[in-house]
Parts: sequence; C-alpha cells; structure tokens
Amino acid sequence: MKAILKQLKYTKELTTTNIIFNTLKQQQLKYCSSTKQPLKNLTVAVIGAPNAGKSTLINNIVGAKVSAVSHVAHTTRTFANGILTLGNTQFIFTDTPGVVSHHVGRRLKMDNQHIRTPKRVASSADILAVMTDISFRRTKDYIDETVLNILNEYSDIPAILIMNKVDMIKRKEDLLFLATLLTKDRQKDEWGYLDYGGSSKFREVFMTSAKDGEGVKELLNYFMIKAVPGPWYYSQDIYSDSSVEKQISEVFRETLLSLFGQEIPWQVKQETVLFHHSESAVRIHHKLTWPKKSQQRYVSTKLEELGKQCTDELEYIFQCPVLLTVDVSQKNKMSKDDLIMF
Ligand SMILES: Nc1nc2c(ncn2[C@@H]2O[C@H](COP(=O)(O)OP(=O)(O)OP(=O)(O)O)[C@@H](O)[C@H]2O)c(=O)[nH]1
Ligand SMILES: [Mg+2]
Repeated sequence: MKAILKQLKYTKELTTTNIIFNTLKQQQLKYCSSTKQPLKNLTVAVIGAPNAGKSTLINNIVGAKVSAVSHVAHTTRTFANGILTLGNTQFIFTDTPGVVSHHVGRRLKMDNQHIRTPKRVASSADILAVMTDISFRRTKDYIDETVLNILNEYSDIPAILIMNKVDMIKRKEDLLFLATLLTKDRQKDEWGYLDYGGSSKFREVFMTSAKDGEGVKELLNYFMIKAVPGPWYYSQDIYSDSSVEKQISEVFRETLLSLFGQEIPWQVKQETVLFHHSESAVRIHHKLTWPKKSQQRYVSTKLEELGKQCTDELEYIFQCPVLLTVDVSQKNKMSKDDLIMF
C-alpha cells in the first residue's frame, strides 16, 4: 500500500491502466482487511506472436518495468514475472518471448531457449492468455500454428484470447467479426489454401488496448474470479522477480531500441558497474560495450539523449532522483556469453 501511494506521488505520468489498477488495489485492500479472507493466487502465462503487446500489458498492469517494450519484434528474450497483489490475491503474470516456430527461429538465428520458453512457461500456468495484435494485417484473423500446438498440448489448462490494440481499429464491428474467426478452429479459405482462424478452445475473449488501458479492468476482474486458494510466492510489495540489474538493463535495451531502432548494432554487453541506494537518491553507473569501434562511435552520437531518457525511466521505477552515468566502450574480444542479443 505504501509503495502504491509513493508511486502515485512521484509518478511523472500515470498510464490509464495504472490509474485503474491503483484504484482497484486500494478498494481490494480495504475489502480484505475487513473480511480476513484466505490467501489466493493465480499464474497467468501471456503468450502470443512477437509484437502483440504482451510486455506492454504486463508492465502496465503491475506498474513496473518487467520487460522492455519496443516496436521491434522479438524484444523480449527471456521470461520474466510481473507480480501484483490485490487484497488477498496474488497474481503472477509471466511475460514470454514472442512465439516462433523452430523453422523461423533457426532462420532468425535465435537460441533454443528463446524458441522454447513460451512452451516451458505454459506448462506451469493456471491460465494461458493468448495475445494477438488485432491491428496487424498478418495476425488479425490468424493464430500461429505454434501457439495452437501449445494450446493442444496443455488442453487441460484454460485458455483465453486477448485481442489487443483495439485503439487502432476504427470500425468496431470488425472486432466482432474477427473474434468469431479467431474462436473457430483453423480453416482453409474457399480455394483450399490460405489458413485463417484460431481455436475453439478459448473460454473467453477480451478486447484490450494494453497501451491506454481499455478493456484491462474487465480482464483483471476475470482473473480475480479465477484465482485459486493457495499461498503467495512473493511479498506483497514486489512487482517483478527480475533483479535490479536486469531491470536497469531492460530500461537501456528499450531506450536503445527506441533511439536506434533496427539500425542499432545487434550485440551489446551490458553491465551495471555501480548501484548505490541512499536515503535521497540512487546512483547508477552502467557500461555498454560493443565489439566494433564504429558501433561505439554511432551510439556515442546520441549518448546525451540516451542518458536523459534512461534517467527519466529509472526515476519512475525507483521513485526517487537517479544520478546516472553511462560508459560506452569497445572491446574486440567478447565471449558469446558476454553478449546480450537485441
Ligand atoms: N496502438 C497500440 N500499440 C500497442 C499496444 N500494446 C502495445 N503496443 C505497441 O506495440 C509494440 C510492441 O509491444 P510489446 O509490448 O513490446 O510487444 P511484445 O508482444 O512484448 O513483443 P515481443 O517481446 O517482441 O514478443 C510497442 O511499440 C508498443 O508500444 C496497444 O494496445 N495499442
Ligand atoms: Mg515483449
């Protein structure tokens, strides 16, 4: 509770979702403290095509930087948990890398862990939330075979469909048409080839805008009803299971992707060399190392902007002033393990 009030006080800009959620949380806390209900929990694995908005939804729901968000596909590389405790109920939302088939993963030179993570995470969830980008021509009427295989393999776990980016759809009647298609098993078109459709296994359909919060309250109410009696796995003021260093790295990754987009060098080593938390501020020294001198020079041209944007975001996360220094350097020989792939 203290953390939320602190967050509300310091916040540079609250998203609609944060407002919805903070209000919901305060109501729940009041309700629970008076009724002393038993503890409940719910683990939701959010899976779906790259760029659907999975990380945006989870970050906005829990109000923390669980994973970086960007317009570049395959931003999320490993799974991460966003945690939210509402009254007597703790939700764990697992963010996953965009689902790709082995064939596509190989072509894009992704490592196996990246390809396998959504399936591995799905096995331990209470609910599978399949997110789809309803504004994207290639995914709006189609759910990827790899996602359908996960639904079939874990058919005992209830699955829901989240049709995201509804803010991009002008004709709202299109949404109903697409919902009908996506909740039917995959079909061929009248000429017998183009696949379209999704799965008849979805128990519910939600239409959301993860970015501006539309429909998120309905989604959360549904999760609230589905929570099952059981212990909490995290203390109630934890929002992410990522280490501080990982959260700082995600902020840098997101900012680099937004400043340099596809042009950025694809490999960087990130290191938080210093992290010091005092009463009044956080001091961070972060080091970025690229294999080539030209890459280092290129990123250095926007170093000031990079530092400013990262400082703003880190101040939002830590809820206090951040003194940030960034070091961009080059090192010829880096081992594969050193590098974080964008
Ligand atoms: N208009 C609109 N854009 C959104 C919405 N949700 C996410 N986005 C944008 O879509 C892009 C991808 O969002 P992410 O949250 O990174 O998507 P993801 O599914 O986590 O992507 P990967 O990690 O690559 O699998 C970003 O530019 C977001 O700002 C939404 O509801 N509406
Ligand atoms: Mg993501």
